[in-house]
Amino acid sequence: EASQEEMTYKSTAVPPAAVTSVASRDERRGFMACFPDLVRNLTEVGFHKDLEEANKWFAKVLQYNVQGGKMNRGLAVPLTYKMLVPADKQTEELMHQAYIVGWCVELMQAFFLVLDDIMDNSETRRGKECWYRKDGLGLPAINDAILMEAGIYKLLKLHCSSEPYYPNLIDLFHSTTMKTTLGQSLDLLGAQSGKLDLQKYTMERYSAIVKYKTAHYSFHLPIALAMHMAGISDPESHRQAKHILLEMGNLFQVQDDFLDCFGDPAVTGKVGTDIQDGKCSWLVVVALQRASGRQKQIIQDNYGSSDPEKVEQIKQLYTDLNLISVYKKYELNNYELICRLIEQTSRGVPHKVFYKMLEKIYQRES
Ligand code: DMA
Ligand code: MG
Ligand code: MG
Ligand code: MG
Repeated sequence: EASQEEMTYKSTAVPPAAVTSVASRDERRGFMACFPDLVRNLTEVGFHKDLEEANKWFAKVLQYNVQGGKMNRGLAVPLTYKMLVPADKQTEELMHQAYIVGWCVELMQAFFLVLDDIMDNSETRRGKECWYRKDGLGLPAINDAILMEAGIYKLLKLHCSSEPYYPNLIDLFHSTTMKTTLGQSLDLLGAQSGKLDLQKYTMERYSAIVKYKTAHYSFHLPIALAMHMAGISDPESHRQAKHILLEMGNLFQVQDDFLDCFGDPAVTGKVGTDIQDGKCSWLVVVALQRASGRQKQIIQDNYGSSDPEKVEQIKQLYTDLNLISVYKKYELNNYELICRLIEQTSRGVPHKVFYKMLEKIYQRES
């Protein structure tokens, strides 16, 4: 029998973080202050006056989908940029560019999330109804996602096209979109309805899914963008940074999978769907590693169904297998592993860049 402590997840340990401050109020304020500019840039009436209706709609799409997140990915661009360039190079104009590029990362996130919520049949996001569900919108939300993606390149062109790093930024956004979308394919292919195949839920497959669908765009992209903007282009610095950031991205998605089942929707802003969707979640992979023959049968009979009783059986099994404490141990071990990786880097990027990212996610509940 699981104890009450096991039933509800709550972190108690204090993180042995190397740095303590996250994005300061000022940094957030500067970043937020750019948002109206960006909406204006993207929704100014174009050459045809009939576009006005579409532009008004786009403004609404941006308000609803790009605002309201934690903004960790977007803020990471100006924060990292600031840490990489000397103070005398942090002019208002250059900082504004870093903010815009940060918002481009948030646009990319919004574009992926609108589509992800359709594909995952999710209900809520950031504490609100998912965009495709709002006022019964449905599949036209796909077009809104495409608009947001196109917005990235319009902003980059408008604000950065005369900079030497412009081609590098475009290339990074394109290649990251490719990687993320391939990751989403792998995520969806492992979870086709009516085709539950427990053989597919291996840690190897899991690692590939999360590296591609999450780690690249959430962790590697913002830092690599800031590095290019700061003029850091040597391959070894990029290689070392990527190695650490992809490891952080893996931890982040393990946390996301844990919170999908054990998180508080009032805190995460979303109701979990992984069990119903039959997803290759960290929880089901670890459960299968630890399950007896009888318990494997419970998974076979109940996983990937929206029947609430079946979902409950899976949650009960996770609890019986002590997955909450397995998770907490995994989180701590990975945190320590990432700290060691950071300490081993020698090139390009100061350690505090990585610690800032890490400290934002360690023991997160949202
Ligand atoms: C999200 O994976 C990946 C992308 C590219 C949006 P997920 O479906 O687990 O995310 P969430 O739990 O936020 O729906
Ligand atoms: Mg999802
Ligand atoms: Mg998904
Ligand atoms: Mg999830």
